[in-house]
Amino acid sequence: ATLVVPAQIGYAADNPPPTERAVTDIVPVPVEARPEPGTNFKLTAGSVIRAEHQAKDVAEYLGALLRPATGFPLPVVERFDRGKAGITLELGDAGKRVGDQGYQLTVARSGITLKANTTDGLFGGVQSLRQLFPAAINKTTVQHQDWIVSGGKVLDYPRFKQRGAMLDVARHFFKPDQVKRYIDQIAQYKVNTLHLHLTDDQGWRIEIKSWPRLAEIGGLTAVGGDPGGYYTQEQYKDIVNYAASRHITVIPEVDMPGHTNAAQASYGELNCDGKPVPPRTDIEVGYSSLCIGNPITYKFVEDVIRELAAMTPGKYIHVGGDEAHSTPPADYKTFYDKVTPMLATYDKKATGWHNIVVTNPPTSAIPQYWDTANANADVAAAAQRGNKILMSPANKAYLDMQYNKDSPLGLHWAGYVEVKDSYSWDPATFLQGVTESQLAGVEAPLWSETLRTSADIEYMAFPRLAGIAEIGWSPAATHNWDTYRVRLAKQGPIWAAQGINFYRSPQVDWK
Ligand code: TNX
Repeated sequence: ATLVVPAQIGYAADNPPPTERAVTDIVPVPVEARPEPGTNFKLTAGSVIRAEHQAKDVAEYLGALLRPATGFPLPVVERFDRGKAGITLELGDAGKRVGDQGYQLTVARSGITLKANTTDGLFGGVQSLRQLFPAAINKTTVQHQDWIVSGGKVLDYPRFKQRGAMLDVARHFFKPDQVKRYIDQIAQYKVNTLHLHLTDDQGWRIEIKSWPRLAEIGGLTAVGGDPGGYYTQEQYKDIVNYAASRHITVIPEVDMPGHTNAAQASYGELNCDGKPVPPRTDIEVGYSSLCIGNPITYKFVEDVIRELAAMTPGKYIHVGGDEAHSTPPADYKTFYDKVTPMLATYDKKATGWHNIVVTNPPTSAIPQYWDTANANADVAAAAQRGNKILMSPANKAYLDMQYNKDSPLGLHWAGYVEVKDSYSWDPATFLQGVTESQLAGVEAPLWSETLRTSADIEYMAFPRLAGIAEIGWSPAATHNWDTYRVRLAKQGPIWAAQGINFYRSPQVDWK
């Protein structure tokens, strides 16, 4: 008899083609990742994405990521539609360990299974999964190549609940599409909050209907005389919804009682002498203050908080509080004693720069540590009282610090922050007397005094944002620069395919 050898489809199981990345290369590095040689999955024109009803949005998001470069239809079908090979999203029984943000991912020859207890978990798992494809998956036109996904198993969940990024849209204005672009970029690294610094001395960027001149006049200016701008409430809500579709909660900041020149230039009544101040477009800090003794100040603040709260599905509003050098300490306390309780009135909680701890805010408030010192008695005392601290030490987490003295963008008041510097710290030991369980998480702020374009944002955020995101997500025990820099290098082709203008630090051997 003749032995019929079936035609080889794909590749032999004992000789899988090499893939660009393995499950152990994912950034942020997973809690557990086990590559399984020989179990790579090949996505084909016939592949489907299976999902039950509640997982459909994540499934469609995944489909939209994979369709442009593959050119495959990748229809989203019912979870129990067993006909074709593909990617299955399962919601509900991923096990206790992964909690409400984690996931389990299995890539086998026969198909890919992603399980999570929540859609947040599925979304995070999708971010891991997309890194297992060739980098060309990120291109926006059809690429003619094989789409092999690295085989193996991942079990993953975050170290900290909150992993954030901040964008300063006040010093320079960024249009809604630019903010959305950044949202898509940060979502890849499982960042789940976007803090928008909406107001500062140089510009007011959010329409407040009860005080229209804030946006109309305060929105006109920007650092260096560059064009200003503001978000209408419709545009702002659209940004918030877009972020939500990327499982990111927006935290709006109105900086006060300092950093308020744009507001004080828009309304004379916000100044103690009743006269509007001239607009400012320089980058000095600490010269402006709301008029603490004037009742209209609190009418203004409450109107702003009320309108913002109505556009904020998240629990937190950021009430600023930094560098109030022109507000005497007693006035600073008087101010927050009146303002912090307003948040509860509108069913929100306060977050603010760590300076607010001296006002003894309720324990629901989250102070954001931005200084470079490794000790701060007032912040440690707040942590003792029960306030959870958000860590953004400027010499580690500030994405606007220059990488080195030749960096074309950025400032250096907190030092030069190379990729290794920004990765080399532990939020749980950075600040004396503030330990792991007292932290809300980490945030990477990006101030925009020197930034004008999306390319500028990207140059400062990448690669450092990926490192801060990993510090926030991955177990402390995985922290290791030598292994991180190798994984980071493999993100380079992904960013290149996405058109991200990243800084090719000489500390990393980019692929
Ligand atoms: C300090 S740190 C500021 C901002 C600047 C930033 C520039 C902090 C809470 N405030 O006003 O934009 O430095 O790096």
